[in-house]
This record gives sequence, structure tokens and C-alpha cells, in this order.
Amino acid sequence: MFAVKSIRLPLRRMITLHAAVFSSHGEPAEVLRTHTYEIDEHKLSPNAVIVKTLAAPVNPSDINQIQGVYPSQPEKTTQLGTLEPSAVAGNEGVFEVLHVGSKVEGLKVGDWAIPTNVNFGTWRTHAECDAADMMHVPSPASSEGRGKKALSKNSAATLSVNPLTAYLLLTHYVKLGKEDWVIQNGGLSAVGKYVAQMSRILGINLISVVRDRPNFDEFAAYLKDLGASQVISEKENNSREFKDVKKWVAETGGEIKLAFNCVGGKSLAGVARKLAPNGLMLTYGGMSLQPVTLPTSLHIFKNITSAGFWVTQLLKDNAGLKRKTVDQVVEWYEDGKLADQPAEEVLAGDVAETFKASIKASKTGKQLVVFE
Ligand code: COO
Ligand code: NAP
Repeated sequence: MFAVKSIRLPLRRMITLHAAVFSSHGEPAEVLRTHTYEIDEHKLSPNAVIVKTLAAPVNPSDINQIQGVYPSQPEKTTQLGTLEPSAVAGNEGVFEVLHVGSKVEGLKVGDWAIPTNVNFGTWRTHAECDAADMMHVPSPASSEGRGKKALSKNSAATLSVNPLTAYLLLTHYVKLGKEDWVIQNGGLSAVGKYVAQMSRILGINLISVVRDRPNFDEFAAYLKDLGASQVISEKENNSREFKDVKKWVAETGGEIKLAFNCVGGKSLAGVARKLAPNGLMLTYGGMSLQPVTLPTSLHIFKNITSAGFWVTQLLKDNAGLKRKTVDQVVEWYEDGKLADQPAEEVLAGDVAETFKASIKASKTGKQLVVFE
């Protein structure tokens, strides 16, 4: 008779991950697919964390990245076990920390975090990564524990692109006096709505241009409620007879020193014509797919400057600016001064199929994919 010896097997608990990946560029409907793989939560290296995705949005740049018309690209590798080198899509999202390695400091189980850098690949159910790849943001428990307003999944998941863009457009380039003005097109875009809210917080006079629509007055009232001083339609923007802008600016005794363009084409020219001499036009998007064409006279006789803005490059070039800007935006959320931009919340099913549907729907409104 042999005595039966109990053998202690190493503990293994596998987590199954699903990620929306692409290995070649093209329209997302054609190139995005779900890849499933497993990680062993007990084999975590000392400086690593395992996080669970809470929510991730669809931004125009995420689509451009998959299309291959966006210069910032994640590296395609076979690290996740794909047959072909692939990358996980998505650049923004909020995660909950599930496990921390033995040497991790600054993050603990239950914390909320956002990716430190772009190209993280947020369209997945979980991720295992270096703790340094995650930036802590307050979880609802943390905010409420300090008597503050909790960040919603939406506000945390969309923290690093649009609010940071709005804040940096307004503050990083031109010193504005109380009497001066900013004008922007794409007034109803998520960025445009953050620009409106932050203009109110910062005491900046703002004109927002929005596309003509039957219920224009309703949308104009909504934007004024957010913080735009005046709202005009594209028809008014492009009309030489429309003189109200001059009147409003004369009333404060200032100048339109700064303009933001995310549309291009005709809209851009209308906005640029309203700039004061030596004004600055920052182009940060091209939603009309039309080029940035400016009237010659604006350059020769008004000496306006047309420049680009890319939050990704700006934050890469300025170490520390992302943390500082994120902290400012979080403070405004927690103080109830800033509200997140409404998004249609979609519960994630098959990851790639959910994001494909959300990309389609994003043409008519912001989409946020929420994970259970
Ligand atoms: C795009 C873009 C910003 C690139 O715009 P460009 O005007 O520089 O593109 P091209 O000069 O290469 O355009 C050539 C051609 O392709 C043109 O058609 P024709 O006039 O008939 O020749 C364009 O209409 C067409 N084109 C360009 N992009 C696209 C396209 N067709 C289909 N799909 C796409 N994507 O303007 C764009 O995608 N704009 C919408 C999204 C946007 O504003 N992206 C800005 C990204 S920056 C950002 O979001 C950063 C976040 C942190 C890619
Ligand atoms: P969003 O909320 O999805 O809004 C998109 C906006 O584009 C809407 O206001 C829409 O106008 C407008 N639009 C769509 N098609 C148009 C067309 N053919 N002509 C004119 N306007 C059109 O977008 P978002 O996430 O705020 O992003 C807005 C822009 O900022 C995008 O171009 C994005 O790529 C860019 N962006 C750039 C940076 C950067 O660092 N450069 C950072 C963040 C965002 P309606 O409301 O009238 O439908």
C-alpha cells in the first residue's frame, strides 16, 4: 500500500480577454476582428498590473488610426498570440485595477486609471501592462470620500482627448484679455462643447459656429447654456451681410484673437475672416474632409497665422503637461463645474462587432462602449 501524498499545484486563475484588433489598415468594418486570449493572474510580474476596462469611447482619430491615415500608430506584434502581427484599437478608456504586482506603488486594487500614453489599445475587456502605462484618476469611492462629485465612467473614459484639447486650445497659445474673443466652428462637437464650458470657467468670450438645422435656436440655447457667449449658423458665418459679430466684439472693446477649426472648407474661411489682424487660427480637425484654404488677403493684409494643433504631439513634447492638464479637468469635474458630453452608452458584446456598430453610429452622435 502506498500512502497518498497531497501535491500542492501552483495556483492558476486564467482571465479570458477579448480585444478588437487589426493587422492591416482599411475601413474598420473590414479589418477589425475580435481576438481572444488568456492571462494567468498569478504570474504577474512585480511592476505589472491587470486592469479591467470599464468604458471606452469612439473618437474620429481612433477611426483614422485603423484606416491608416493617422500618423500615431500602435506597434503591431504577435505578443497577444495572434497569427499575424496585430494591434489593439482604441486610444482612450477608463480601467479598474484588478491585480497589482508586488512592487507596484501608486496603484491599488479598485483604483481607476486611464492610459498614460496614446496607442494603448483600449478596445478590449482587460489588459495586463506595466503599472507606468496607467495613470491614476479618482474612482467614485475616492471622490465621494473627499466630499467631491464622482467622475462618471463617461467623463473618466473621455478625459484625455477632448477636454485636454479644449483646455490647451484655450490656454496654451494666446493670452486673452477679458474683452477679447475666441471663435470656433464645430460648436456642437464634443471638443466644441468643452470649449464652451471652459470659456465660461475661464471668463473667455466665445462665438460658436454650428451647421444650419431646422431646430437651430434650440441648439444655440443649449450651447449658450453651456458657456458660449454667442452662437451663429454656418449660413451667417459665410454671409458678408451678417454684421452682428462686429457689433458684439465692439461692445466689449476687444478683438477676436483666436480661432479653432475642426471642419475645413468654406466654414474655415468664414471663421478666419472674423479674426482680428495678427490673429491665430488653429486647425485641429477636418470633419468636412475639405482642405484648409484661406483667402489670400487674410495673410497679406491681416497677417493672420494658420497653424495646426495636435494634442498628442503637444503632450509628447511637454513632459508633465498631461498630468497637470488631467488634474485641472478632474478638479473641475469633481467641483461640479464641468459636465461630461452626453454619449450613447452601448453595452459591449462581441468586442469588435460592438465597436464596428459604434463607429457607424458615431456619425450621428458620440458613442461610449461600456463593459460589464
Ligand atoms: C481627414 C484627415 C484629417 C486627412 O485629411 P486630408 O485633407 O489631409 O487628407 P488628404 O489630403 O489625404 O485627402 C485626400 C482625399 O482623401 C480627399 O478626397 P479628394 O478631395 O476627392 O481627393 C479627401 O476627401 C479624402 N479623405 C481624406 N480622409 C478621408 C478621406 N476619405 C474618406 N475617409 C477619410 N478619413 O480629413 C479625416 O479623416 N477627417 C475626419 C476626422 C478628423 O478630423 N481627423 C483629425 C484627426 S486629428 C485627431 O483627432 C487627434 C486626436 C488626438 C485624416
Ligand atoms: P464629435 O463629437 O464626434 O463631433 C463631430 C463634429 O463634426 C460635429 O459637431 C459635426 O457637426 C461635425 N461634422 C461632421 N461631419 C461634418 C461635415 N461634413 N461638415 C461639417 N461638420 C461636420 O467629434 P469630437 O470627438 O469632438 O472631435 C471633433 C474634431 O476634433 C474631430 O475632427 C477630431 O478628429 C478632432 N480632434 C482633434 C484633436 C487634435 O489634437 N488635433 C483632438 C481631439 C479631437 P454637427 O454637430 O453639425 O453634426
